[in-house]
Amino acid sequence: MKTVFSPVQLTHDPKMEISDGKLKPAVEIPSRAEMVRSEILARKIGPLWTPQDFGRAPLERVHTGEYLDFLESFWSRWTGAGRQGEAFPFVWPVRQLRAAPTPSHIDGLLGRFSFDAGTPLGEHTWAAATASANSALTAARFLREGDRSAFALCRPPGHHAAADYFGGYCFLNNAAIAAQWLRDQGTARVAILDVDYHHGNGTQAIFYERADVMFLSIHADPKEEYPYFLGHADETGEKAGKGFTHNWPLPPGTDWTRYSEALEEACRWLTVYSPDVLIVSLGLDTYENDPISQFRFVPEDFLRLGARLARLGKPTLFVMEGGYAVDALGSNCVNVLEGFLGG
Ligand code: OKS
Ligand code: ZN
Repeated sequence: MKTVFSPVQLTHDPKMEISDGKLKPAVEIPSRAEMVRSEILARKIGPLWTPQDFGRAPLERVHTGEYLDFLESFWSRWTGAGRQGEAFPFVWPVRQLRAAPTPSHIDGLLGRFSFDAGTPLGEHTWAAATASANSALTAARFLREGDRSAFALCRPPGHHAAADYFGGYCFLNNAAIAAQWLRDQGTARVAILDVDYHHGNGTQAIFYERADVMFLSIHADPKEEYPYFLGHADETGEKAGKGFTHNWPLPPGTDWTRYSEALEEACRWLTVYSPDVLIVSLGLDTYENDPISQFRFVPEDFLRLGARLARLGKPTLFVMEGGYAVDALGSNCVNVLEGFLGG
């Protein structure tokens, strides 16, 4: 299995985040990717590739032009306004406020194009986020060219980012961009299975009214956990997409025994839908020692997860999402890939 990763992805290097109502050290840090990369090489999962630059067109198929312009021009606007260091949004166009017309002040723009204060933007965020998306696109290209599986070592992650807002450490929705690119290349049906601990609200929102990209997510109950405002069991898609989104919110403390019941239900949907490509939004934050999460996967459970996904028998693109127990992140991630290859 080929892995795709660019060192440019390491240049987004946030120092702090607002989390649990406090300013805290950032957890979505470059060493996450370095740990995974070194474990990929140590356990000989396959060759490491650097991504091809796909340009702006595949990003525009998922994100709005004004959102991409905002991300791309952010640093020059921010420093041009006399600001220094990484930036946090702090005011949002919630109920009864107007998202349009788009503000001109940088603080208004930050709020217009985000949904939380936990996701700092810095000088290199755009470069790193586009490199991360290009890793997903390059890995998708390997599937188009006949590979049975590929791993996009994406970081920054993507599944919380929607068409026109960032949040949850995500700026560009790597899995959605890869899914849409595959559709545009002629892949008829794509399914995205999101196994990150957190609900993939951005991916769900992007495909909510579509039947050509199924979205399935197993995650911590949003009544108890971030992102709080999406990911309930009654969200099943709308219009043409009715019945093509399914969510399994699970309680804090969920272990493999309980998790695998939801996974079997998700696998039944996948068998019925029979996608031409399966994209796995691969969060490793279901791990029992994850510092911000409350599920109880042990390392062997990641092997089991990979083996179960292999049994679906579909061309599979793994796109990395969350996971913050940095010392164990590489081995847990590679366990999924090894479980898949051996399964
Ligand atoms: C944590 C608040 C922010 C959580 C962001 C979740 C990022 C993630 N107290 N998404 O999958 O891992
Ligand atoms: Zn997560």
